[in-house]
Amino acid sequence: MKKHTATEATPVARLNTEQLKDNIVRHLHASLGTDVNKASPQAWWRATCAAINEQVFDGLRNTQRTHYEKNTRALHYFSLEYLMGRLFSNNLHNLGLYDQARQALGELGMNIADLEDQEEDMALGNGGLGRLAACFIDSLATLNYPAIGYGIHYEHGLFKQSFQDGRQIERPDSWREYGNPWEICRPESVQEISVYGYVETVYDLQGRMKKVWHPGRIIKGVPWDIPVVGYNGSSVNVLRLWESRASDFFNWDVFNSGGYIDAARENIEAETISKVLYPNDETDAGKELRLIQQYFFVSCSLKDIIRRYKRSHGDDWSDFAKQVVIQLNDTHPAVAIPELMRILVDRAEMQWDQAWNLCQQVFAYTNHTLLPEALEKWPVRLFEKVLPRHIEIIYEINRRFLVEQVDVLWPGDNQKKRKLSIIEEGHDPMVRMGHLSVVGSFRVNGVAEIHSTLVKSDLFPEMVALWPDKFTNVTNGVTPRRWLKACNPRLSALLDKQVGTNWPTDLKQLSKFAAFADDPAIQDAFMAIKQQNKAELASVVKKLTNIDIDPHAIFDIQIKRLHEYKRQHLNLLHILALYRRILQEPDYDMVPRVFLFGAKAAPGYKLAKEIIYAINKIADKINHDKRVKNRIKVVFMPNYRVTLAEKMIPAADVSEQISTAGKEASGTGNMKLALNGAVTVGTLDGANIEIAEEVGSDNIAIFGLTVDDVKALQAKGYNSSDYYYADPEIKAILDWLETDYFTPGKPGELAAIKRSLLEGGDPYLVLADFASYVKAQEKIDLWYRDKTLWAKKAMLNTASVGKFTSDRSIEDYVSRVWQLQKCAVNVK
Ligand code: GL9
Repeated sequence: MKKHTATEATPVARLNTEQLKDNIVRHLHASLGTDVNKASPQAWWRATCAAINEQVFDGLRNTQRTHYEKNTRALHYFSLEYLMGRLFSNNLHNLGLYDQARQALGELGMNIADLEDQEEDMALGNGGLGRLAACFIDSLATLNYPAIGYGIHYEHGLFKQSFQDGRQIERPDSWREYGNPWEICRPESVQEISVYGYVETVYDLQGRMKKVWHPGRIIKGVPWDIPVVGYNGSSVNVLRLWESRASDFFNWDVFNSGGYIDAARENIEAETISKVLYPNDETDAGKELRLIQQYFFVSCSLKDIIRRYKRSHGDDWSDFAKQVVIQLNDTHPAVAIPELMRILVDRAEMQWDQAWNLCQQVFAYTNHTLLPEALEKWPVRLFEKVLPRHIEIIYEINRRFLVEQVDVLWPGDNQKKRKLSIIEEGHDPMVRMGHLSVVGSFRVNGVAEIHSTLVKSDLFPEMVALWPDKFTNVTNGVTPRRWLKACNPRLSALLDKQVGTNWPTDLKQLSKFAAFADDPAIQDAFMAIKQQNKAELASVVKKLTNIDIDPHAIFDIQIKRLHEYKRQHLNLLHILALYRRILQEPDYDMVPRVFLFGAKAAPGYKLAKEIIYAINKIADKINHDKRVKNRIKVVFMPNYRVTLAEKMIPAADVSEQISTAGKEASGTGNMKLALNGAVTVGTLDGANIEIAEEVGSDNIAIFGLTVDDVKALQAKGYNSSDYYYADPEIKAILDWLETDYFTPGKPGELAAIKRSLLEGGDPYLVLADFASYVKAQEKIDLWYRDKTLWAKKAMLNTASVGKFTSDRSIEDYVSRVWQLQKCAVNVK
């Protein structure tokens, strides 16, 4: 028998088709109480999930037992967001059971794709940051690293989007209205946490001062565990999500004092904490409830970690930092730093220095954005109200930091102190969560090379002077299991044939595919697959929007949250330019193109919603204009989410990554699209820069200002109206938006975009980049006319982006930050 090394897990015993069929039918009977001849697709789906779970739970038990026995150091990933999408096909693929399940269901008269559509997306995140967390926990399990994800069990995930007369409508997302087969409630691990109240100073018998927090409210945290199945291995880690409830104790008290209504109100208030995900994209929510959400999940999670640690170490804290490392996914969970200090100093009665020492060995912080509006700040008065003890601790952390660090390096420099202080002065003083995160962590990382450089040079230069070794980079990545193997089965099969079947766990293997980039037979096979994927997407588009699109046109895709800095409106201006050229020159020669958008706008972000409206209105006009002769089609896909991304990405020819240089920290959609053979049109921003390095300048269309150009232009003074008056095409297009051409009878309805670009000063330099963007698009048009040339470029994209697997990101975190050991799981 083959021996397994420490890093190589024992493979799970796979079920065959017959066993799977038996198990599904057994669950149809025993778990669903129905029968093969009358079961609904929903019941079939649930029965299949239950059959899959038999395997999953075996792996879960083995993993947890092994980690306990080996007493492993573990990563604890703290994130307010996990954008998981669906788990059905993902779990089947990772267990190596997908083909058997398809066959088993087929023999039972069911189509696996129909069952997949029974599952609601688990949309407990807004965008890239939440999806990154989901890719990371997949890679951690796949690589056999002991890890647990902690977050909130939101009752409602990201809102569902539809369009009414072109405008975004939001509806609540009730992803678990009828339960969710993947989650396990763990009442035995319930936690109680405190908020509000006041702090009392008391003195013990030795005359030592102690702080006692008398909370105003106690809230119960109920953990729900979602097993995270590693690919092909036996590790099954856990995502533990906390649901808030009213504390029984508290409730009981109120009930007994005759306050039935009061008790019911308490219940509702407590349950509100985990009710909804804030739909903000990179803006500070600035709400009391949001701070309570952050504290709630962080406090539950820390108590959970400490309970587990104490099980094997009792009250001896000396191994804590050896066993525990906590990654803060942005500043959202940063209140964990004062919370751990409170637990150590107030509860465990540890000396401040010792406690602080421990804290600084445990926390690491990832920064995901430089946008000033996204850097969290909380009013001190809010902290005083909600977390009165924590604000005292933050003051003490800050006092020592300013005295022991800042004043030592810059003696007497009050300006430095003001800039570096965790507390921002002013009439309404604020706690700066970014500063707190840097001060309290042993490592700080950005998410792409350029971004990590800017974190150091522009965001925290003085912190770098204080702690040069604290700062590092970990470029983002995506899991190739979901974002190639599962979502693009045809291309996966071709790759299996050409480069072998190891690429899902060793993505650099794809570089072997470059050898076929000039091979006509493989080019044909590759392009035929793209064509089939496009035809499939066309039928999805027809179903969702009733728009007919030609699968032979270029599929040009921009999918990401709607934001000015991502510049969907730059894409729109280019579409308008093409449309105008066609109207002026009826035989205008261009390769037919379908522009597909997918994006949700934060409900309170006015201009983002106006951009959606404008795209929809302009789409409607262009799509119905006979003179266009189908050279342009514009489609805005409603309710963009993980499941829709899985259908759009395999069908993309062109990937739009057109943010203003310096604004997109990394991007991860850019990686998924390139991996599936799309050619990027992009700025030198975020991970685009590293993608360009990997694929080579012939295989990507780079345009626009660089980070340095942007800084220089802004320093000199950018005047967007110069571009308006100098370029007749820009002027004509912007003026067009003010007419009623796209909104008959309602002139000015699309004027908000023009206003923001002229009176608003065009903060994201759309007009400055326009000409260069149009040129890059002309290059794409030219490239696409030569089928062989295009096939080669597309194939070289797939072949060259092995770097961007989240497995590589995780290995970087392990060596630069976490220092974990792989742990092979013993199967019993
Ligand atoms: C983001 C950055 O904007 C992206 O560039 C980056 O790829 C991801 C993951 O690191 O993080 N930061 C951020 O707040 N969001 C990001 O996508 N926003 C959302 O997740 C909505």
